[in-house]
Amino acid sequence: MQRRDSGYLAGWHYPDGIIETNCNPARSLPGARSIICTATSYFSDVVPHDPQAPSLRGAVSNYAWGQDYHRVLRRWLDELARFICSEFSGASCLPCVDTGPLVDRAAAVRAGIGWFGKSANLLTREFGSYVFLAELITTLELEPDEPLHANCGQCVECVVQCPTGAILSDGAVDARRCISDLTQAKGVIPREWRKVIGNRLWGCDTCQTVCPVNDRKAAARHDEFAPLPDVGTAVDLVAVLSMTKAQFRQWFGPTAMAWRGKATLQRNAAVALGNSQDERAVAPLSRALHDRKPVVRGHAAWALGELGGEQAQSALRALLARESDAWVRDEALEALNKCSQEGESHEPRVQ
Ligand code: B12
Ligand code: SF4
Ligand code: SF4
Repeated sequence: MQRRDSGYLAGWHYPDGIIETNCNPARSLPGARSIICTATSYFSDVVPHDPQAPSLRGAVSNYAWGQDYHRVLRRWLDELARFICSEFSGASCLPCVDTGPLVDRAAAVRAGIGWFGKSANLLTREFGSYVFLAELITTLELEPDEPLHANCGQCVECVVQCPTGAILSDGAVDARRCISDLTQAKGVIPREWRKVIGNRLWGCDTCQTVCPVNDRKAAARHDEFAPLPDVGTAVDLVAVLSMTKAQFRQWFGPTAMAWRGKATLQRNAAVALGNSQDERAVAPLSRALHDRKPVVRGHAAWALGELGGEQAQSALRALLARESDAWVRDEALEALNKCSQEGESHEPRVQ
């Protein structure tokens, strides 16, 4: 409740009733006696795309490269639940994966799976932080494990290197400025954070890539979480910006990136292209000014302001001549101002 009331949970709504339920497993499964906590490694030793490099490709977080973990883990937990119910008559089980009625990290810490890193991520000795957490609440009475006696020591690498300063000194994250949230939340990305997003299309791994506990960890042995051919570690941003519904479903449908819809990814692609410093992005962004969704048009306008140049300015002027959405108009005006402040000398870099 404290976290919610501080505003740090951004748009993640936790009414009192939900918080009570998430802290009391028996509310979700009457007669609950134990929680079986699981951590599944998804780390890949494929080299990730540099999220700050000027690029026409957009970095995807390691957790989203492969098949949607909600579906994969749910399948595995269902199997485990069936096994338990067949072995112990009368037992009942409730699988929880991410969106379920538990605070995954709190449960995992109590079960001794790992410790709260200063980045708020749960760190395991065996696999570092690149683990998905999921639970099975059950009516079986099981012997509890002990919490681990481990911590981050003097290290503050993630706190110092978080691009937006989102990691607070008390071990919590201010989701309002966390790039992971900024790329997942619907709607307008506040202007102040757009540049620092770099070329990230979805999520952010910086607090994990800089973490020494993650060094030299072996890659996950689950093929399900290996980069999918249509997505991979970095996506063609121009293709995302102009994708059809069918392409969206084909490319992103099997991943954990689809849940916020096509326009959210296209918005992110526009922002990343604005940070590309590449004039080849101007033409696709100008076409995106005709997108049906204001959220895509407005972020494309911002991106053109970042790239500047004569072609970008004339596309923005043409947008202003036809646009009726007040927010999009405001973005276009800001972008034109930016172009004129930068002057004629500002020309995007050709790569
Ligand atoms: C909402 C949410 C987010 C939000 C907010 C996260 C946040 N840190 O506040 C956003 C979108 C920003 C986010 C980002 C990410 N998320 Co997320 N997220 C969730 C979700 C759905 C709910 C978490 C939540 O709000 N719980 C309520 C708050 C109160 O609890 P909490 O965030 O777990 O915080 C705990 C700690 O911060 C700790 N704590 C709080 N104060 C203090 C103080 C001290 C001193 C200490 C030691 C601890 C401590 O206690 C809290 C309660 O246990 C969970 C799934 C779930 N059902 O739990 C996944 C989950 C936490 N996310 C996960 C992942 C993978 C990520 C990302 C790595 C994804 C990415 N690459 O972009 C980033 C990591 C960002 C980060 N550094 O935390 C995994 C974490 C795995 C792990 N090893 O920890 C989870 C568990 C999903 C899963 N099922 O695997 N996430
Ligand atoms: S995910 Fe990125 S922005 Fe969020 S806390 Fe970690 S490093 Fe900071
Ligand atoms: S980078 Fe350092 S402080 Fe941050 S989670 Fe990893 S070990 Fe802990």
